[in-house]
Amino acid sequence: SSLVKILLCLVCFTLFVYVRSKEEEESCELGSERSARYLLYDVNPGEGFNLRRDVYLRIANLVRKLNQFDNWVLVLPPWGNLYHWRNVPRGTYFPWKAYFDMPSLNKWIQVMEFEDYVKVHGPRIRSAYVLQHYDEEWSGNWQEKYDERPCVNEHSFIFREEDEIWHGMKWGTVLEMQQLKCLSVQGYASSLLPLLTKEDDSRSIYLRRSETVLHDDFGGQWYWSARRSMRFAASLLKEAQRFRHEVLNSDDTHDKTQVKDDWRDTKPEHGTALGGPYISVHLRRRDFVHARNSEIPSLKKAAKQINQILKRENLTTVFVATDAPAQEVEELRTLVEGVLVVYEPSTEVLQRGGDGAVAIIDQIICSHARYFTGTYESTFSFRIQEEREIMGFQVETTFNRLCGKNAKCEQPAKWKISY
Ligand code: GFB
Repeated sequence: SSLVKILLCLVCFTLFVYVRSKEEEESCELGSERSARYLLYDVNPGEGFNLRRDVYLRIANLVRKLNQFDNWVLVLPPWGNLYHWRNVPRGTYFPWKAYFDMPSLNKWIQVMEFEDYVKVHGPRIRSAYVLQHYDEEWSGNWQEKYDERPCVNEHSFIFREEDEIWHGMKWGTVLEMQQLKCLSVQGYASSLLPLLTKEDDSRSIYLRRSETVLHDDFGGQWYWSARRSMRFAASLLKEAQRFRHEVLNSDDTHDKTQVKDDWRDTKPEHGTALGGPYISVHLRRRDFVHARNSEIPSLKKAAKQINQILKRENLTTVFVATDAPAQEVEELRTLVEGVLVVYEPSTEVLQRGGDGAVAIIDQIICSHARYFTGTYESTFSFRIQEEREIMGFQVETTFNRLCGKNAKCEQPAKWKISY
């Protein structure tokens, strides 16, 4: 009977070793399945800084959904050649870390800078899709769909016969793509899930003109999580903090605007934040004066509204964030019945992040004010409103706009934060 026991033990042991090795084999296969896949994207060249930030949220949440199928990393398009940027020479690009806190972004989805992608993989991409709207006649019936179609717009990539590669200049680099197709899309970012998950031999996919797809969850929890993960770079926060302290007598303790180190732990109630002893205004000028003529106030009308708010809030200082030329700011200064403050960047700030850095510093200062009013339909103003929602200001102090000459002056929709 002891021989039977030994034999039984031997059989058990062999079975155990066999099962373990099978498990290991399977987990290895799983491991390789989980090795990273990369999504690259970009936005219509004519779009500004703050619409681009909005498109990031759409694509970040697409990556979030893709991660249910595979291990996706979002490759971040560097910032440069923006239409409104006057202090950044063409061909200069800033990485995301110049503006945003990378560890915070990485707490929502995995992200990497384009320059780091190139270091590891070269400027090579497996498949590119140029997104576009349908060119066909509108059937009157909206449905989520996408289809391969002839390209509607120029995309500047050229097919090289010798090696059968698409190539072209992007972000200061010559990109090489094995495959390029134009895709007419009507739908949300996640409408592309079947396309992206189907091609599992494509380790890298590039979506050009990503603003073509809509948010999956505009104003919902996913929207806000991705948005909350977009914390600003520490150097910009520090510069804004210095300015608030030295010029506006404002700091987080007195203003009740402290946030937790981790954005996931920051969930203040509305009305918790008080804000510094100043009102803030985002006064969008330049192209907006012509493009939205009846909704943009003259400087005189803007000053009149600023004076009313100062009086009502019982304050004497107004911080103005604006793209206006200097002489317009000086004209406004003569019309305001109080102290008008603007942020003037040092050459060091400009060198470190150009117009994007100044825009963010202006936004941080605006978002910490006791009361904010912005410009009709400006995404620059919308991003300030979101910052204030994240810090827990009373909604009445946030969702306001300056009125133009139109008699009807609808105030902005209150897109309140949701967790
Ligand atoms: O940010 P943004 O998309 O806002 O574009 P809109 C405006 C750009 O102008 C910013 C500068 O990136 C800044 O460079 N800018 C505007 C400002 N206001 C300020 C400010 O107060 N301070 C600083 N420092 N810079 C949209 C564009 O602009 O307007 C679209 O995104 C299009 O491409 C549309 O042109 C008509 O939403 O205001």
